[in-house]
Amino acid sequence: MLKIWGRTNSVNVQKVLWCCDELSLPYERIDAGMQYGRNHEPEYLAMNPNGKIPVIEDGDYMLWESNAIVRYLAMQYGSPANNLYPDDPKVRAGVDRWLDWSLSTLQPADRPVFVGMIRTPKEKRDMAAIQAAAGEAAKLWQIVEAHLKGRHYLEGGAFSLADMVIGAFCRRYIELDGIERPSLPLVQEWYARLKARPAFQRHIAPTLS
Ligand SMILES: N[C@@H](CCC(=O)N[C@@H](CS)C(=O)NCC(=O)O)C(=O)O
Repeated sequence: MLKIWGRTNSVNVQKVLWCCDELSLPYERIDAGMQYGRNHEPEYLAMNPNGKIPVIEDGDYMLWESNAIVRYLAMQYGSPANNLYPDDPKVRAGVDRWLDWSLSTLQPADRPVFVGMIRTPKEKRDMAAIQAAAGEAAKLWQIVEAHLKGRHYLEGGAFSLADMVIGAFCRRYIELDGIERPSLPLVQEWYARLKARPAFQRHIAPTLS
């Protein structure tokens, strides 16, 4: 059975769990990272020399980097019924651009807001710095807002890996109490579509920690 290493409150692990659920793929998950440790032990570093989560083991095949993992799972276990990573080169490249953008652009902007509001005790929060970071994140969500005009999903007219990966980050921004956000009606409508999915409710909706 597929093995997934990583704690469930990591956005990068959550994407992988969401993907498995969409594919109806059974898996065994082992806690690793932060309070669970393990990710700096030699056996773990042999699987991922970066010492980061998630890692998957599929038989004797091992893979790290969450976006590479969800692409692999969709290619290896996907079907025309779920079509998370469409074959058409233009649609696939469109999906890839959101996955790349999430790593290069969205995650670095999201991180100070998430860490500031969720992983920093209230009395130690620098609210001015957090709100400034939220302002930078807002500029990125306005890009998503503009892209969603006339679209129900990010690419190809149907739910794909792009919605999953960007949606996992959206949960951490759009539902965060205590920060100012611009009005993002199309993002909110798209997010409501994602929220209706049982796999979202299982893996992405739980309380942030
Ligand atoms: N680009 C990597 C990032 C991996 C990463 O930074 N994972 C974080 C959790 S989101 C981690 O391992 N943190 C250390 C820890 O949990 O101990 C990916 O997408 O898989």
